[in-house]
Amino acid sequence: MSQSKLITLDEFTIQETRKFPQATGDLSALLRDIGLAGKIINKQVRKAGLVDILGKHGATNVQGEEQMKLDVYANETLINILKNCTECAGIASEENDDHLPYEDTFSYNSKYVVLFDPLDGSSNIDVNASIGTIFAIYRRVSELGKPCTQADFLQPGRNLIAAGYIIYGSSTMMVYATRLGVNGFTLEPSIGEFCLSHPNMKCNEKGKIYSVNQGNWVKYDESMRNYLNYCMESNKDEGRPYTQRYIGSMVADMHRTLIKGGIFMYPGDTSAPKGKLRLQYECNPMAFIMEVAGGMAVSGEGHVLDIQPTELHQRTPIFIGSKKMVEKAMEFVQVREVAN
Ligand code: P6P
Repeated sequence: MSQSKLITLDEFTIQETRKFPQATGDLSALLRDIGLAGKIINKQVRKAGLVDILGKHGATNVQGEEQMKLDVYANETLINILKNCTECAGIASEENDDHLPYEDTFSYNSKYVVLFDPLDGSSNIDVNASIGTIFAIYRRVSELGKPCTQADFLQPGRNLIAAGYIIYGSSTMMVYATRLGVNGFTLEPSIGEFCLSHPNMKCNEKGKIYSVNQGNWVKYDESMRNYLNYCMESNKDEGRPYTQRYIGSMVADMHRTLIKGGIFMYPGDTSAPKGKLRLQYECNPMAFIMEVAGGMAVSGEGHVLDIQPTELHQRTPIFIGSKKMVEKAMEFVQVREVAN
């Protein structure tokens, strides 16, 4: 891309702000701060094999998962960057039991809160597969001038102001959505800036890729198995079987789905009726991005974005991607009666 056409994340977010004379620029500044955190995390991810930052951190997180050192580093980087900016009142993270209000007068008057999975797919770190950071930005509902509260972090996805991810893959990209659209920025290492590379991203209404951990077959109910058989047979709609792709890193599987079309699924099963993925910092951000891009995201009982959260780390089944493919899946999949 020639120098004259280079648009950095900073320039783009400032241009977006100028479209709204009444805008304060706080959201744009917050997105830039998240981009900065992504660049700092990227630096460590890129050299993970060379320095003592691989391998288990020893501690376990609220999910009971062994924390990789990079998990901890990414979490602390995001917490510190967002604490030092002026737009964020507090955070919630996959790695923290509870939400974390920032205890200073600046933050008491900040109007946004951020939820994130600091390093999604961390089990792939040691095998050098793509991993990512997922974030969700809400306008707080609690009273300004005081610490943010749990209610700020238990809002449905419909309330999202912005959401996105940073994927540490063959290149490092930041993709985020506001209601204006979805835009992708690729990190240009020579200048250390995210540069607009994928403007106005859209998800194809149809696709030919299905993405699920088929190793869970024995735990799926008949309706889910029937849908997977449909995907594997020369189904009448496509005249050929779908292609199967599964990286095991949600950010990577979702990035492919956004760019190439397809459906990504993590359904409920007999051992995990609500599936594995977390609503507030994995499914809702991805559902918001996908819906803005023209795709669809459902839980099997309705739209993911319509779920009213009751717990910070609650899970939800998810079927997300090309609209026609998600609708077809819902013709097969019956919602599991979830034991209370
Ligand atoms: P499974 C990674 O651990 C993760 O949280 C998501 O990024 C990914 O989509 C999913 O779990 C993979 O889970 O059970 O297929 O290994």
